[in-house]
Amino acid sequence: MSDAEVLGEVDPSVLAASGQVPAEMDLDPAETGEWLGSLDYVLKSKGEDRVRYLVKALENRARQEGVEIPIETTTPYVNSIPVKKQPAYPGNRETERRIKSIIRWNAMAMVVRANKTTDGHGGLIGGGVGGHISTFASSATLYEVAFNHFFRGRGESGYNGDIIYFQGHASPGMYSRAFLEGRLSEAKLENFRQELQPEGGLSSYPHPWLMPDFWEYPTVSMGLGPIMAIYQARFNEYLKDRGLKDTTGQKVWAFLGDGECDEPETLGAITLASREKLDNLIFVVNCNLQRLDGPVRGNGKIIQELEAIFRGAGWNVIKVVWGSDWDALLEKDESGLLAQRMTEVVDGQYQKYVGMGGAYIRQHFFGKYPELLKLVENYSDERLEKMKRGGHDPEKVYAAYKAAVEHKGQPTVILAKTIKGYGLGEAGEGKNIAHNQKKMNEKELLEFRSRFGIPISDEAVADAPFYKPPVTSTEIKYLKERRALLGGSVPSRPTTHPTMETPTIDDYRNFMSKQYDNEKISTTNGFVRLLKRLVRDSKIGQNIVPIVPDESRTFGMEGLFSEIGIYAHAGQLYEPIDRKDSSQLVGYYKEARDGQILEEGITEAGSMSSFNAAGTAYSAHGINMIPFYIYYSMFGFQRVGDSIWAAADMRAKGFLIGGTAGRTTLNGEGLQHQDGHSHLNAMAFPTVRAYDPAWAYETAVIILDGMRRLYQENEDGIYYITVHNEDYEMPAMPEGVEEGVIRGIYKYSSKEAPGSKARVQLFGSGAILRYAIKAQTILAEKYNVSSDVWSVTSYTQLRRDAQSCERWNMLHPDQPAKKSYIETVLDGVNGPIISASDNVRAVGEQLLPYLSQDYYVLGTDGLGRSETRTALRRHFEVDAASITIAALYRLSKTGVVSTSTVAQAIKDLGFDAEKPNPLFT
Ligand SMILES: Cc1ncc(C[n+]2csc(CCOP(=O)(O)OP(=O)(O)O)c2C)c(N)n1
Ligand SMILES: [Mg+2]
Repeated sequence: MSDAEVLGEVDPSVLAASGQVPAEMDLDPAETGEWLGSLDYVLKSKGEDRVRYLVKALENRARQEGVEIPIETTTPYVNSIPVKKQPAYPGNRETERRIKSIIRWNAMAMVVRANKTTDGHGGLIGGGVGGHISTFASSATLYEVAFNHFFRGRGESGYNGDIIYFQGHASPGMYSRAFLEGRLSEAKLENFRQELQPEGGLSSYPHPWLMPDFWEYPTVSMGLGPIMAIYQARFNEYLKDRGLKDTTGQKVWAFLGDGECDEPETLGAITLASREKLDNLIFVVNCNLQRLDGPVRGNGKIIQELEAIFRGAGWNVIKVVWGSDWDALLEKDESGLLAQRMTEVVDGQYQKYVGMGGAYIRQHFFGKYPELLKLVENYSDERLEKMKRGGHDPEKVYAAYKAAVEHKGQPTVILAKTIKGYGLGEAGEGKNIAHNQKKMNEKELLEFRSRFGIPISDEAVADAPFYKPPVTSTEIKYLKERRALLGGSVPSRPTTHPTMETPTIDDYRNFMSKQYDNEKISTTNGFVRLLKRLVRDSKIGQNIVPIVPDESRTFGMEGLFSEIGIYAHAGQLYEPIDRKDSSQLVGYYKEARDGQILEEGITEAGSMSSFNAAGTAYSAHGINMIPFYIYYSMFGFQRVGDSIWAAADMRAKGFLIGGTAGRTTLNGEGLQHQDGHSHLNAMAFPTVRAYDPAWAYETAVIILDGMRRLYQENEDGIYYITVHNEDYEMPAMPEGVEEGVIRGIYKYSSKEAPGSKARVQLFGSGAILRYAIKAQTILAEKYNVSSDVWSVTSYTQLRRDAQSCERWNMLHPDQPAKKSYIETVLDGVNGPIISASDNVRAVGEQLLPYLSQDYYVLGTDGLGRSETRTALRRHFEVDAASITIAALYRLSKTGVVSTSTVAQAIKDLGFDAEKPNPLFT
């Protein structure tokens, strides 16, 4: 390996792309000097604008003459804000340093204590429960400057604060600060990651579900924080543009890791932020150059890479690379050689410099060029070693934040260079193992204590005790004062929420019965008619937020475009092609500043982020917004399940409408569209109430009752409702079925075969309910079997209820047993029961343990395929013939029907008994 490779240099073309000109390429230094001198003169006499103009004019002339000038997306590897533009630091540096040191100590102690093993004699009882030290160690300054000078608390209204996405693994630092602010007790800190302790504990990461008065936004699944922040910032503008809340001044901050930028979600939506000119949005990327296993870009430079990406996407980019101790050197660096050296060294090499001592840095970093060695000839090795990175220098960080909050017309990203595990010394500073560092030995603790000047004795230090100065101390007074001035502590989440009156089922009874009479429509169409009515409802119309990822026309929603408008901050700058003249008021693609629909384009991840912003508006902004996110059910739980999980964590409320659902109902499309398993996925989400309605009135009842529960009764929950695109006649709602629709089952129809002893129960859901009804007729007319048909709107809700009952009965054996809803409904009803749906069998099979009757489930297990509905339903064995055969078969087991009748039916109904099992074909 050559020396150059060891030192991690990049070739001249890479340097050029970073806005650097390698020194050895200067063929005529005297001429260069003249040009630079002229530039200095113009800058001094005429100012920056004139320099910008001249440089651009030179570039244009060169291009006109055919000189190829590379388009640069990066700038040299130095701070974006030069010293002379740096504002004075407004705080007390010394007090802030003391506060930060104590916060560092307690954050570290929390994790170390949680991981010490018990001595069995009343000593430390940490449970080896993990935790992270190094992430916060690297970002303490980034947070503390913000806490002391920028983060706005909720203020008097309770809803005027900044919205902050804290980097998940930095949570110990946030707890540690809350401890000093007097918001968390020592007992809570002691129970970090042990939430079931009697005094309560602290959740590992930001989880509003677990700490509802503290955390607001879950971030630890990497990539979700950044994308949610973007859509949150846009949603704040939406609220303002629609006149629902003045969100001016509320910034959205997202703190993220440099490794996290590899997640597609992190960078995938950044152009939305620049397109929408979201200057209320600030990303702070903690560039400690490391992720979990090792360097983020050992052979390159993550800061330069991210600069190019964000700049290319139209963001304001502020690099915070070097601390103040480098200022004097850069000032003296007239030839630009130091900046060049900074640019040419790769990240893996920078990581190596950490903890290697000044002599190594002198030899390997400055030693490349004799001029640079000379530059530091008066610097001791010790001084060289201590020269900080920008992200650890409050003055540089303050300058960046101030520039970011004042910047207009663009979102800002701050790329701050730090050291992972900063201050941990031997225990992990800058080491590849830093991420998982959880323990420190006595020597390391002593060093940490001394380095940060924590008043804990040598004897006590081994236990890593928490330290809190008295409330009368300068530190505590200062930190509390700062927060009071900034509007209160963060993070904080309100625990009482606004309620609103929602329309009742009775209000919509007329609508439901009239709308669907004798008309063939799909449940999707039924839903869209309801939505159109709801957006006009005087109680809640304004609060509804329809969200679609480019599928409005698929669902027949385009009528809403011109009626309520598509939200666009810029309004509509063009004449829409489908608007014939200005007299046409309806039926065209209308974008408007106060538009209500969020038409997100093809991004389920983005749409879910909007759902989460709207769904938490009640706690973030004090307004009950009601999101209806309407999408292809196949691209929901399967594709963005993690975002839905985050929605549950953050207590988002709203309606997920899974359109084009059903493995056989979406005919033709094939296996990447035909969803038969989203209900299987949904059942794992505890706050998601999943329904597969068959009739338009069922959908309406579920939604109206859902709105009452969520916004009037203040329950936490998300509704998942699948709707289908098959047109059929929608009956008017029968009397007295509302409770059954909501709880999951009700009897729909009965058919008697006169004089017959044979009776069967048929459960049907969604589009397959009609096949149960068809089978009912066949069974009665051809095989002399009576039956009852039940519409099962939610197996998942029925199971949850039955499971809870069963659990209660088990734990209260001496008390009268409770009956589940399904048991109550089926009281005195004999089996067999045949269940059929357009979902995998496991959805129906949820009831198996809770039924005393014989229970047999049909479903659509297997990958989908292109075919007609009729062919698909036979293939997957959920058509009327399949249900009939299954019913006769189960009856034959009881002896009421003979096996020869089953065989005859298979023949009569043209069913190929030897056809392959759809599960595997
Ligand atoms: C989606 C997802 N994948 C993987 C992880 C596991 N994980 C936790 S932290 C981490 C490394 C983080 O590196 P970086 O983003 O650079 O943050 P740092 O700790 O260096 O500040 C990984 C891979 C996760 N939390 N989420
Ligand atoms: Mg990192």
